[in-house]
Amino acid sequence: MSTNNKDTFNTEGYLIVDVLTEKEVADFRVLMDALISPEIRSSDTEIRSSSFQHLGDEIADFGKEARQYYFHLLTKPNTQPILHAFHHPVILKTVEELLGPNLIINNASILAANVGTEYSLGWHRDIIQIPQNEIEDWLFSPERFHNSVQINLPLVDENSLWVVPRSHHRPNTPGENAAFRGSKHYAPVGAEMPGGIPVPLKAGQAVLYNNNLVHRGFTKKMTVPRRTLHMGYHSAAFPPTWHFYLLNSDLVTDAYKETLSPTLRAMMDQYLECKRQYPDMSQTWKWDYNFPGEPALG
Ligand SMILES: O=C(O)CCC(=O)C(=O)O
Repeated sequence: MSTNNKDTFNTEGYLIVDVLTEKEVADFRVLMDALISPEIRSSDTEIRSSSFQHLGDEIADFGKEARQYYFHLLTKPNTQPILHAFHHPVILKTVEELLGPNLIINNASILAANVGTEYSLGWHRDIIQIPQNEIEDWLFSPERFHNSVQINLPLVDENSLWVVPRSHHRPNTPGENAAFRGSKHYAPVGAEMPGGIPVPLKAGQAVLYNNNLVHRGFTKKMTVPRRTLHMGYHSAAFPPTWHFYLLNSDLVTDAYKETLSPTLRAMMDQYLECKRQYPDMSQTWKWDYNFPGEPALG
């Protein structure tokens, strides 16, 4: 029986696709090395948690500490040469199959770490923006359309993303709640999650995942450097989720847009329009926003 991308993504919560050719991987490695020098090595060996990675790091700080770094590229100067990776035709076509038309990028980042890094980001769903007392089980119901796709596209073979397949469309099981130890955001670093599996990827292969999937970042000790393009999209045909607000629209100025390719510039214009329509992130996890006109559960 053959299944299409959308069925696989909706059932499993993630999907693996071949995106870059060998030549494209090599070309993007050159651009990546120009941004993040492969020569930088830290003498520091203290193991650090990566729990606050979403705040983002400065590229100039890469390698100062023995940990994984998370660089947000959109609105950052001097990152334009690699930005076309974030609107690669295979990526856009696949995300359109999953979400719908008129894609807008809201996250274009790099996950990077040197050989020897011990990386452990606790198990979580990407709901850190939602106060814990406002996280309702219906957010994970299959009836709710999650207008966001997150992607890891490594330029070097990697084995850092772990997932609990099919967990995006249901609340936590009792075993998962035990692993989360009372938190609705992150499980403690090192906690084992029932059903968690690694997602090994070849350079140039992407994993596309529903942000509501229970997932973590973990590599016991990196034997190759991590150089992964990390990105997020939503469809402008539907109201955005809380992930949309990761990008600071105040920094998307006319002068900044002038530095972008026509595709990204158009996406940034759509981003600003979408922000005008949906200015308030805190509405995005409310029942009426997700199920307008439908009686509330319970
Ligand atoms: O691939 C990784 O390191 C995990 C990324 C992750 O958990 C996230 O961005 O939410």
